[in-house]
Amino acid sequence: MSETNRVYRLAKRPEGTPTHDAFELAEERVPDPGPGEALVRTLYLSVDPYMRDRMRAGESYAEPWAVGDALRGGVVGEVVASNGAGFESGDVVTGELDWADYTTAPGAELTPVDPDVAPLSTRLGVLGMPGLTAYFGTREVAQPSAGETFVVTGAAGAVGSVAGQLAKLQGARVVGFAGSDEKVTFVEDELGFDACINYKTTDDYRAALDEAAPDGVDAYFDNVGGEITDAVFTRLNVDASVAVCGQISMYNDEEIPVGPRKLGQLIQRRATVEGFLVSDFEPRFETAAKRLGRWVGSGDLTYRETVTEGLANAPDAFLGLFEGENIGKQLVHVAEREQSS
Ligand code: NAP
Ligand code: FER
Repeated sequence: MSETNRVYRLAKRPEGTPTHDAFELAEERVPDPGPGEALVRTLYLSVDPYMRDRMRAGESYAEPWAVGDALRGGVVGEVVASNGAGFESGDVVTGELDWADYTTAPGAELTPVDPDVAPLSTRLGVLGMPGLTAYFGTREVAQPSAGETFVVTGAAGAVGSVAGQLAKLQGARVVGFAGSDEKVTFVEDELGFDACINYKTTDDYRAALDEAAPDGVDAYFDNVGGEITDAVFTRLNVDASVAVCGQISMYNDEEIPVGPRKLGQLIQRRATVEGFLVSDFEPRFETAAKRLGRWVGSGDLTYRETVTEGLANAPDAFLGLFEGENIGKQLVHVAEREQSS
């Protein structure tokens, strides 16, 4: 193929909040698929908070990227060539691929996508990794019961928006934290949460919780950490469960700030705090995705996507996650399907 392949590579390890000079858009030859590989053209690319972690050297649940590496992420794409990969040109697939126009990948690392079941973008959002994170984090880790109070941070985001709705389906009272009035309106009016607190315009989180969650907090789904979590810990009920999903408020910190220490609250409340990774639940992904799909189909589950146009704008889309620019799942639209299978 003579066309150019644009590939985003890590230009340097950012310190603190990343800036554009951490990303280099290289122009390269479109690669040829090796034996057992397919060449995939990117249609949608997911940008996710965990990518910040992969930009730093040091221990994490995922391998750090080396400077010069292609950035990688969830992609929905179209097979344009297959060298014995078990796919045909025109097939739609999903996998962990480069931030690029084209990536080669072994067939075994690609999952077929039926393009007629749901919009392709949903495979990276409500029906993909973030939706599954919300599903297992809510139902298996936080486990709110009917009548209990469930609190979720990052409530208007990809994971939080789904988590709160799933807790509502379980019969819980659901309270969110989000970073703008527009998000609060979305969460309360479109997602049906019982209350949502704008943490950027609220000084006293504990007083806000006393109003929004007057019976205390039985299950807490934490996407954010920091001062909001400090406040929620002081309002946990006896036997509360805390699902630690993410701590985005600290992902750009070079040193974790020493905040008020709230672990003593867990003693008197006999609370359980459990961190989890969505991949822990991989054997159950297919069943869970089908259930999420049914709820979307029936209207029980609403989703929103923020779609940035063009591969060149992928760094902006990623950096926007840390500024709260997205409502629902943040995606990058790279290309339209060319072939139909
Ligand atoms: P997201 O919520 O769609 O986007 C990130 C949101 O975080 C932003 O929109 C912003 O919303 C909020 N935020 C950014 N900086 C913040 C700060 N300093 N304080 C409070 N809120 C802040 O992202 P997502 O993909 O759904 O991920 C949500 C969390 O889940 C992340 O922490 C992520 O790492 C974690 N996660 C974990 C797993 C797992 O397996 N454990 C899987 C997926 C995701 P506001 O406008 O409300 O500030
Ligand atoms: C995240 C996205 C995904 C994250 C963790 C994961 C902690 C987990 C991935 C896995 O299970 O491998 O933002 O933040």
